[in-house]
Amino acid sequence: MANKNIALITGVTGQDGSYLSEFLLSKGYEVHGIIRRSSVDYRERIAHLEGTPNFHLHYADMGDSMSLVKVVGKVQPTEIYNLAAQSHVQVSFDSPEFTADVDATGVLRILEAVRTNHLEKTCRIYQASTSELYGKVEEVPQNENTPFHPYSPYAVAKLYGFWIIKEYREAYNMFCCSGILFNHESERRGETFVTRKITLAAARIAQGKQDCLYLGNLDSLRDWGYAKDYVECMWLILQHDKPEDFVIATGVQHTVREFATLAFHHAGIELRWEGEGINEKGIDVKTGRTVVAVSEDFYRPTDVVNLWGDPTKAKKELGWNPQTTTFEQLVALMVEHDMKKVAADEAASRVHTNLAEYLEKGLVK
Ligand code: NAP
Ligand code: G4F
Repeated sequence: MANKNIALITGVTGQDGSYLSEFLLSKGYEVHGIIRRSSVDYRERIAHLEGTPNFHLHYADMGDSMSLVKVVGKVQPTEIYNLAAQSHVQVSFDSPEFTADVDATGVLRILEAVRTNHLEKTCRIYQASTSELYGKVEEVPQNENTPFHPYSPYAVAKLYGFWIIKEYREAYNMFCCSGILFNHESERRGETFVTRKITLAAARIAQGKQDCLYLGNLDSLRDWGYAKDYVECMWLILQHDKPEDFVIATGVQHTVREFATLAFHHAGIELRWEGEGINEKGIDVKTGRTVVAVSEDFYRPTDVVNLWGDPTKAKKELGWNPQTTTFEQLVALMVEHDMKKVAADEAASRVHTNLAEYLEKGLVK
């Protein structure tokens, strides 16, 4: 069919993949996602979409060229959103080779899958690039002309992805672009990224389920936006009249400490900070108890400490509003979600305990 919009999303089970799927379905797209086989169910972010007529899933893996060639050939996408990645910076120090295979060579595999299927004139490609490319930053704030200085195995792998996208654009005239996205968070954020780790812990501590939250570098500065707002930008980048790269950020930065202070406030706990470095503590003003402490376990061999994006180009050329959701609103919505989640998990575990009790007493066969 001539004008049908068909999107293929790699990383569909992730935070961004789930929001992007919802966004594209609402625009009338046929949406296809690639998933990996796993021994446990990890599809909770897209469970509500499964069974939707325009939503389809296919098994493939970023490390397996043949599977990518086959799925691209079968789906015949008009747009590919390459979001799949080993996306945790700390983990990239533990698994640098896997990270390079998925986050660097994986991008090349997608580009070659498009060429192998002769779709280079009809299929536009979005690459999930990152502010981590600025790494040991050479200027603040960072824009599309700021030099890159990657500062982790993750960032080095993503730098390859950025340059191979640019190379295929220039060598083969393909419509492929990178969105250089700064940190974006949500109630669907993975639980080991600092924001979600904080909002979940604040909720648990407020409800008496956890005593203390251990964090690493509290001084680290990030430009945090809302993931739901950022997926719109991925789409806008592919609707632009020419293939270009864009910085996507809010233009506002905060420390990890500020995020924690606000998150605990929304959970009903006012924090007072005492001490410095490894000895710094966040104390509950009301009870005098230490509820946040620093642990060296969460320090990185090299840490990116000053990310601050300048979204002027995206504002002007894509008409995107970087302040749709403010930092304050973001923290509030994440804590509100996690307060309910912790309460619901507690209720569920009570039901579970009761069931176990009944089973033990032979009341349920
Ligand atoms: P995420 O929640 O960690 O999701 C990553 C996705 O990649 C998951 O669906 C994961 O599948 C998939 N994946 C990993 N390895 C794969 C493989 N070998 N084959 C197929 N799929 C694989 O990440 P996110 O926060 O949504 O981020 C989306 C993309 O944007 C990533 O490329 C990330 O590096 C980049 N990015 C994120 C941010 C941010 O702040 N969130 C900022 C800049 C750039 P499983 O569910 O099977 O693990
Ligand atoms: O939440 P983070 O782990 O995110 P990070 O490293 O900025 O990476 C995320 O954003 C990138 C965009 O800039 C993406 F490309 C990437 O895929 C990912 O989504 O850490 C944020 C900061 C770091 O400086 C870290 O050292 O928070 C600091 N931090 C302090 N304590 C901590 C902790 N980070 C984590 N994960 N856990 C801690 O306990």
